[in-house]
Amino acid sequence: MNLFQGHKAIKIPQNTLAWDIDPYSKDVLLNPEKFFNALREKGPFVYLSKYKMLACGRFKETKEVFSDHKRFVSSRGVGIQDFKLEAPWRPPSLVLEVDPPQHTKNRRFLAQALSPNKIAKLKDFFKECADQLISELLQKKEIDGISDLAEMFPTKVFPEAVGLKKIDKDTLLGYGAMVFNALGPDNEFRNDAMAKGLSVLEKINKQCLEENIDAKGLAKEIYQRTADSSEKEHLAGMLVRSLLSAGIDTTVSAIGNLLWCFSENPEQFHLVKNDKLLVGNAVEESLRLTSPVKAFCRTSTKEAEVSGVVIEEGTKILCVLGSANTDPEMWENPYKYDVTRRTIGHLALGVGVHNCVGQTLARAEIAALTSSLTERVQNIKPRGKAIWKPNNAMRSLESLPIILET
Ligand code: OVV
Repeated sequence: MNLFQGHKAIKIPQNTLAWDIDPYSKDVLLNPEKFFNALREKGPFVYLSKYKMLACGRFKETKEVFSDHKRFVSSRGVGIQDFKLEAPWRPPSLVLEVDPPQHTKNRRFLAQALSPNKIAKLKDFFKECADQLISELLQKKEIDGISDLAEMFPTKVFPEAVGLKKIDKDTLLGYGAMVFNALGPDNEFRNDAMAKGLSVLEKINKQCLEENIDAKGLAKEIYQRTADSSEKEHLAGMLVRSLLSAGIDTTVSAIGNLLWCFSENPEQFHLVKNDKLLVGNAVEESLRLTSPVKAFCRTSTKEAEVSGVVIEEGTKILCVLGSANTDPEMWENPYKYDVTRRTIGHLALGVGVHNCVGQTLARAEIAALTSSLTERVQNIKPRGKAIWKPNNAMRSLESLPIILET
């Protein structure tokens, strides 16, 4: 079989256009909107000539492929490498990179530890931390929305909530960069993230051990709940690793992107300031518009047909969630940040059995911060250019110079 970048090099399906764009090039990663528009215009699927795989970006097909875990599996990896054909860089995640029925069993432990009633108990803690951080930043006024705010909040509250006090911010952010960049091809972004890797990996793996986990906190609960399992140490440790993989970069990006939405759309920030009931929807709308997890792949396990396109077995499909979330067929004026929009159905947290298991926690963190901002800040003004950060799977900012006015 012909392998390319760790997956089967497929042939162009009938009725499908070949496109020689590189979705992992710096240009596209930094300016995804033009890519999204062209991707949707070219049909339900395009053939990426450079990678010999498919991509989809219309809402309909992206949702169909993403939610059909039988035909389009995750166990062969959600990046462009096929785990059936090539060994992954780390032992596969026991939730992200497995299929039912194992997935169902493993995910339940996380779902219980992260259930809405558990998260409800953390709300006051999140709000206190948010109030404190915003008060401190108001002393400075001129801040970087990313390094001073977006990176600070989850790296403080998440380890505490989970019960991992000893872990530092740079290790968490460094690991997140590895996990997400590893989903792309062998390019500079993947290599740069991996180059910083070994010491980060050691620290992360150590953190997942029971002896390094607080008696209180969600991680402890995962150890307790898996106690009857025959492979408790491995299972619990790997599930805690999933929290560390998926819990930091995602929320850091979501918060940075939300600040960008507010700073670019002051009238929308004022709508939320004047009506606290809009906080939740302002968060959802920023998730829809900026889709922090821009794309994940699926792999077809057998020949499948979607919207008249026959997809051969072993096909990697890049499902571009950010494009589905800005499909004009689904969303009116899709690139407008509108806090009053009906946002239900966006795919930023996935759809189907793999939808984000930490979403209640993520939303609680971001909502706490948004509440503090709307209570204490009059205006969020840009004081320089927002700089995006290239990443093979995430859409996030490197820097966002802003002024917080009181
Ligand atoms: C990147 C990512 C998302 C979700 C889960 C995981 C990783 C994991 O390692 O389980």
